[in-house]
Amino acid sequence: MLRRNLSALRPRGLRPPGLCPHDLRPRGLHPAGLRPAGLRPCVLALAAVALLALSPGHADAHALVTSSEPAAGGQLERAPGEVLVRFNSRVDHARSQLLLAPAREAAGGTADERRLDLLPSPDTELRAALPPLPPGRWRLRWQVLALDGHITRGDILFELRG
Ligand SMILES: [Cu+2]
Repeated sequence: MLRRNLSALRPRGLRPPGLCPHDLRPRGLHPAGLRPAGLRPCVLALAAVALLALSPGHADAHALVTSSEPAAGGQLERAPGEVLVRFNSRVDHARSQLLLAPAREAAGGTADERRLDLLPSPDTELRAALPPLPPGRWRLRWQVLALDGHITRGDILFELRG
């Protein structure tokens, strides 16, 4: 049930660079799509080894954002005191981070990106206090390590009106 909903949860137009190999695997290679009936055992064994190599930690879900505050694309009249990002699975707080930077039309530069100090939160969330922010467009970047060992990341853009 969880796995079926994953594609619906992914922000439109955003493909996290650390995308889980689950999603990169061609449909025919997925274990559920294998039809072993006509194959010889040695071929099956090779295929199984290849599948294992391609999909470490396959049993668990990698982490994707289910909601956030501010919401992606949100327009706020006042600067929020903190940010909150909720995930569909547990994340390792010690190996996860939230980074804030002014949003620019041209992507790439990270010089003015600052890492936010995480506040205590349930292990399916990341929460951080925000410094005072001037009006403008901001990019909150999340990068998390899920329990299945896969790193995912993405951006949440929001705007502060002055
Ligand atoms: Cu994964």
